Amino acid sequence: MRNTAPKDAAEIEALETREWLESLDYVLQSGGPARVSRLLRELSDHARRHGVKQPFTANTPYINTIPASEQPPFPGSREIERRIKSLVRWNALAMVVKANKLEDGIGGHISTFASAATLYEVGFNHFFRGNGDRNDGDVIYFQGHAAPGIYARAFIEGRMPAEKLANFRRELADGGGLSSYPHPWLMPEFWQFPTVSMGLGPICSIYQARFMRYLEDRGLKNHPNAKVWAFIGDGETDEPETLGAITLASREKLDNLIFVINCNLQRLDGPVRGNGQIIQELEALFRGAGWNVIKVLWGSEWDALLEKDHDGLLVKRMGEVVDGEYQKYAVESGDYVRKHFWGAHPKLLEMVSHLSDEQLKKLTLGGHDPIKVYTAYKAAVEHTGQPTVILARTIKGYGIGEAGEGKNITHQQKKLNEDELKAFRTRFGIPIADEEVVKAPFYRPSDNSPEIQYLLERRKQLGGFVPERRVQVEPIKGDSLPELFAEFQKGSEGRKASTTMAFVRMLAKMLKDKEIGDLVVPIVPDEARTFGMEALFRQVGIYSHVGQLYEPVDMDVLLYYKEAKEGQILEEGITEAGSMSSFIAAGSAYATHGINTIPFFIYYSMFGMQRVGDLVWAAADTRTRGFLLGGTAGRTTLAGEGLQHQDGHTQLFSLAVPNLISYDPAYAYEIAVIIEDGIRRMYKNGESIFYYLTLMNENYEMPAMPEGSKEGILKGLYKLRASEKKKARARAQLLGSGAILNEVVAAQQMLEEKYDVAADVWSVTSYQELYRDGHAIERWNRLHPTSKPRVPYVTQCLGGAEGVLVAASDYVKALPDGIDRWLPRRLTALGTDGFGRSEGRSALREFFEVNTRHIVVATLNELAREGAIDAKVVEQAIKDLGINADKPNPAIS
Ligand SMILES: Cc1ncc(C[n+]2csc(CCOP(=O)(O)OP(=O)(O)O)c2C)c(N)n1
Ligand SMILES: [Mg+2]
Repeated sequence: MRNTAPKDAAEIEALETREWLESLDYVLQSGGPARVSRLLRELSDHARRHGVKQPFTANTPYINTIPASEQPPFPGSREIERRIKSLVRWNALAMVVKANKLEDGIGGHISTFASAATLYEVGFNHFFRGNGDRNDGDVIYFQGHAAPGIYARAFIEGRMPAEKLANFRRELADGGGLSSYPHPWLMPEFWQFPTVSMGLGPICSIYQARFMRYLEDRGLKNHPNAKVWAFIGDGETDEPETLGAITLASREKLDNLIFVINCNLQRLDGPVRGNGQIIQELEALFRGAGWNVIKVLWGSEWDALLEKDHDGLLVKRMGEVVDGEYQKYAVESGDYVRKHFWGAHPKLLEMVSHLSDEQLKKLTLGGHDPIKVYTAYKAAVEHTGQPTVILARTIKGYGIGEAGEGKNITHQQKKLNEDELKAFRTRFGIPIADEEVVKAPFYRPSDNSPEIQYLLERRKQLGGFVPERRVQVEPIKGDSLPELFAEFQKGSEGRKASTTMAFVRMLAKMLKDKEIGDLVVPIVPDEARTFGMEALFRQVGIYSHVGQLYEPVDMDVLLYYKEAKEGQILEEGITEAGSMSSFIAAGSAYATHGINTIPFFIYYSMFGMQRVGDLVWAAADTRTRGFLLGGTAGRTTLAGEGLQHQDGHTQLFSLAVPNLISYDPAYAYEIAVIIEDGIRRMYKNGESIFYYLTLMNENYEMPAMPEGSKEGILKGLYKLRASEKKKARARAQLLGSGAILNEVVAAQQMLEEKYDVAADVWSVTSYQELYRDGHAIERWNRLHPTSKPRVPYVTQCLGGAEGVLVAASDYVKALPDGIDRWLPRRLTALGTDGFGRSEGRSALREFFEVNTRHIVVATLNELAREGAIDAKVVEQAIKDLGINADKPNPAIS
């Protein structure tokens, strides 16, 4: 009972608060934290029902998520691990400094790895599982700019010779060198994933983790303990790809996925969020998306200080300082930090009065403290039901001191002067003499030193070295392939079909094949109906880890929307970037998981090379195998859809990807020949190539395959129809591709019937292959001047052909122009340069001047130029055919 009445409202409120807190303490003691959490939720719901508005916050305080009291014991020798880390640090730095001494401007990065060394070393010593002999280790996406540190680690491990390190960024040097960044194309036994184009590593890692689930659910491969780790820069999180797919990871409960975001608060030019807090921003985003978030902000020295923080003043101060200011503390003196950080409140100053300026300056951040990092990794690895993101605070350029630690220039720092090198050497205790330091020599202790013994033992325990790319896969036999594709050589016998329909039929057959059926991975970004693929929904099912928790609305129809745990189709929804990431995961599974999955990614062609071109480049670098199928392609073949949909140039973009083989086929048998050969080359012979085919939706009769055309189809060119006209006033060779091939065939007829010109028709399946072959032969001839010159394939076909040369395709003219130099006469190219229009096919082909009429006029014009006919004949034809000679140029109108 109270003796005195409360004096005012404030006192009543304080009393009330105290009573509530005491009650809560009681519940905590008697019922534990889970009970308190439930109670608070109920209270909150209750208040909300009575109209109490509560501010939403997705953030927790600016402190470590896991308190010191919950830290597990550190299982290793901290001292030896510290020394190993110092050795790695030194060699990573020496590598970059040396390279730039040798060749000014060769580049490289010091400060990224310097800030991330602890994040990697704790992983190497305690977590990253090697591949063993089952290819079932962890899958790790190393941050591209941290590459020097990963090479240095491999050097200390004794599996990377010093000569290679000395040739960092000098790959063409004698004995070979090291690539600047992770590139499986260049170092196929070391790197698994290209990550340096920022954002691609994170999105690929998410789809990789999901693909591993897919392999498990379909019974193709088990990865019981394997984790996918993605190391990411905090600046990198501004790339849309980095965060764009994080809800997939939580929705699919990918607890095999761990993001480690190195929050050094800096990117290349300056702070990531000078006026804010990138860590809090990311925490809110990931929590909101349903991830398990672990913040690792403060090192162990801070524990005692936080323990003294009874009033919460320190936590409050930590949470109010913006990143630009935090960055300043990293470069300023202890005195400055005392004044500006601790000086915010007398009680805070008091809290650190026992520490010298020096000690104050040295208070470590969480990402540099192995205990805190180990604690976070262990919690992440053990967490179930959600993916985990670790937000680790570090200092960019940690340890390089005056040379740039924490400074805005640090990202670009590549050179250290003698004093800076000495300081670094001393700080990390590397036994290199003063007079040697300036040369930045590599240093590795002897094999029987405690450091080497320790780290080798750790890697042995963890299943071998990482990274390591090892291809151990059973090649397919492919015996059933000829029979599988045989039906398409017969032609459609009067029935009309599109190349898309033909392909979908092939896919359905491949899915049923005994040998490859299970390996086929169809991937679609919400476009299956556009391509007439819905029958596959029912045939093989759409993959869903949880199966189908609802009765689909179209259950009563034959081709209902069937989701299933063992479903085979990856229906990704509207994300070409996500689909490409799945394509890469499935197409590189032969190296990552030892399994020959065969991805077919079918999408709207305009949203491929152009939209996700950088992922296509990454797929090439990854040595991904599989088929990209650009559906509803062709600038004039896709009717109605207009400027943003009509694709007349992705075939040009694909030309630039060196190991991508592109085709613009016209007929079902061409596609069948290409796919059959592709499967053989990639999955039987193990070639690191992949394919791009454009498919059209125009229906026409599919002819039977001409005898002996297989080689030509694959090489890019074959004679489709020779002229039967023996006597004519002139001759021509007409080249057609894709759906425009039919316009060319019609032009052949018109030229013969109306203009007495005999024309042969050639199908060009791939200008790119002709171009590459031509250049390869030309190069050989250039370098072997006295040998008998070799002849490009296109010259072998057309070198002796009579008459003028005219080509027409639904793509830009640059493609046919690219083979002009190996032909006996100039090639007139008709193509679809310009912006598309919403129109019907025939109007579009008139507009872009790729229809029969324009092919005829172009041919006559060439004949007139050669003097075979009079120019007046051409003028008359233009009139007769109703062509408006003064219409605007479609290339820019
Ligand atoms: C897509 C892309 N854009 C730009 C770059 C150039 N670049 C390389 S590193 C870097 C800054 C990286 O900052 P952050 O992600 O914070 O990594 P940190 O080095 O700080 O760990 C930039 C802009 C790139 N590699 N990729
Ligand atoms: Mg950064």
